[in-house]
Amino acid sequence: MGKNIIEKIFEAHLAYGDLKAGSPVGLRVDQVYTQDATGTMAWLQFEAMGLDRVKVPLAVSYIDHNMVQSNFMNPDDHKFLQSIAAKYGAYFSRPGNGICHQIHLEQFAAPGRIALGTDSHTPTGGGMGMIAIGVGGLDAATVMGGSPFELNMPQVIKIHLKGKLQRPWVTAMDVILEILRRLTVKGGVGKIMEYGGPGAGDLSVPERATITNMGAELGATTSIFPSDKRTKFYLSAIGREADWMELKADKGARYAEVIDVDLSSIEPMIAQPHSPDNVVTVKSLGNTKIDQVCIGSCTNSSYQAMKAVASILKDNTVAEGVNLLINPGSKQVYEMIAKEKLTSDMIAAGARMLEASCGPCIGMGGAPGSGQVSVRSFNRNFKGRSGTKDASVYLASPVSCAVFAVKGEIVAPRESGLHISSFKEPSKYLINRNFIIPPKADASDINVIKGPNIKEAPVKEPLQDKINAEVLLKLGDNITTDDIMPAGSKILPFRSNIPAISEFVFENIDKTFSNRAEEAKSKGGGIIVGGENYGQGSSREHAAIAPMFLGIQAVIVKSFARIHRSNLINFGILPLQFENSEDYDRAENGDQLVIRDLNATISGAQKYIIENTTQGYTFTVVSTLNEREQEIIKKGGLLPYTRARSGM
Ligand code: MIC
Ligand code: SF4
Repeated sequence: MGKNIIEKIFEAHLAYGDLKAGSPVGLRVDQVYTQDATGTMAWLQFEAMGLDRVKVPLAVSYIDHNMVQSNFMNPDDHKFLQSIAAKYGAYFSRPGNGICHQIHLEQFAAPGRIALGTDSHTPTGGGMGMIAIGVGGLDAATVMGGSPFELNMPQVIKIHLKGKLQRPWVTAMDVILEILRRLTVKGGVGKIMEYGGPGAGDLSVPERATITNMGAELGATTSIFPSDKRTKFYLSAIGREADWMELKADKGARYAEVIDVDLSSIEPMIAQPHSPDNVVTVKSLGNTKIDQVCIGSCTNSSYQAMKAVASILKDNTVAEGVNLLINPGSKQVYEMIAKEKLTSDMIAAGARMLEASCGPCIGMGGAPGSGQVSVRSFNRNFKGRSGTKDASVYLASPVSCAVFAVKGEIVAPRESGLHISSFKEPSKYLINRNFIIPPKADASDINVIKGPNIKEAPVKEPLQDKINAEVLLKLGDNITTDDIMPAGSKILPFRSNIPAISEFVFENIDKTFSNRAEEAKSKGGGIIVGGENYGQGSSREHAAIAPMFLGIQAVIVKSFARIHRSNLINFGILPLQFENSEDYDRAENGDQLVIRDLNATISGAQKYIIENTTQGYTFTVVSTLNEREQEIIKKGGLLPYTRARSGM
């Protein structure tokens, strides 16, 4: 029987399990990378395992999120991450080197390998024909400690591409926006998107990476392209041809579903506030006045993207009343566009050039003004994520963004009257690895340096047999981890300090939450109730650790997003699902819920009878924990579970 690409890579890395959709599989991982905002916790947890060196072939610690340095906290984290990478055998990418996913694609991603990253946009590497999966920090730490990575085998969906993009006005960003329009932010949950078909050959690796990157917004476990001659061309252009191998699906390979996408018929697309799947054609939206444009992020900050933007800006001026901010994705990209004097075209047009980092994408500067309209080439436009609650944020391709910046409004790019040069993929990129520090062979004299804001990760006590806790917050569908644990320049610096960051849990939804949770803690703790796709978005485990620190015992929802569900389990919070959605409707804030016989139920049928003692009725919820997850919950989380197993 023919195999698809996922089966081929998974089989070559299988530690245990079989590749039946839904059943647990353990995979041996080739590469693990962290970024600073999730990395400090991941590395503290790795340190707590007491090993002397990482046990994966390649580990990299990147600095890209916490770059504002408004006080000692960010630079202390950078120092900590540099020293701990040196101590335990990881590469270290210095601040200024750029966004982890862009650099990883340039420097380390390779076809046929498996990489984990402590960031939800790790699937960027799928553009290179690699399985690249976003995970929480503790999952990454355990894998760096030598364990296989376990996940429930996703369904494999084929996205069959045909035709060619109508370049240069239509880009890879428009493809993924169109797919989001069709499938929505829940459409990929429990699935891997495998791209193929004759249209795949029309796309370069950086274009493919834009599509797999933003596949995260579908909720997909990851997305991947074949490795073919376009892959070989890119690898050779970045001086890594030796990393190439061919990778394609066999004839007769099977898929759970096949989705056809005709590249030729794709138009410039735009996501409207406040969700990446709220997509329409730019044309249909036309002539909306804007105040800000931001170009960059791990989705659209490649050399190709920057070159297209510069060609539109050349000899033009950013419209009056518009601010244009540009973050090139990596030092390599920045250096190349500077050498070619493209940055001077950007600056001459009035662009505000920012450093190679996440920047405004995560609210680290560049917030729009109150009630303003911002269009961004980024991947997420959740309410408040930009740092301004009442801003209207749209998402569009870098080409469309540059057009809007000059025109001062959203206009159909092709009808804007502006010029854009066509792009030829370079056969040679500038290669300069001077900002990547390789692991040290002898780490015996290296001390890990911890600033005063860096605090050990708290650990939960083992599961009690009974939960008697209050519903502290009832929420709707598609709650994001930005809703649960906001980011931005005020809160991100506390990522290494759980007690401090816990004060901001649900800050944008309910300012009183953390106080109420603290109060409930001594009386049995709290429960959160949510709708579909709870915890979509980022991989930040702070959206689980901080609620755990505040005494949250269980989260009861209609359905979970993958990474957040794993993070809840990793920190000992019970992830439960309503059996009947009417019971979601009945639940109210302040209800006291009692769940008994937890230990037996978890290892048994996983159907829990809950008594709502406030309203006086009972209802049933379920969990879908596999055996390992059951044990993790019973021990109080992945760290105590790992310690118990290794006899530490
Ligand atoms: C994001 O885009 O939301 C982030 C910031 O990159 C997160 C990681 C984090 O919260 O640190 C992600 O996507 O996983
Ligand atoms: Fe950084 Fe934004 Fe990409 Fe997250 S989505 S890694 S914040 S650029």
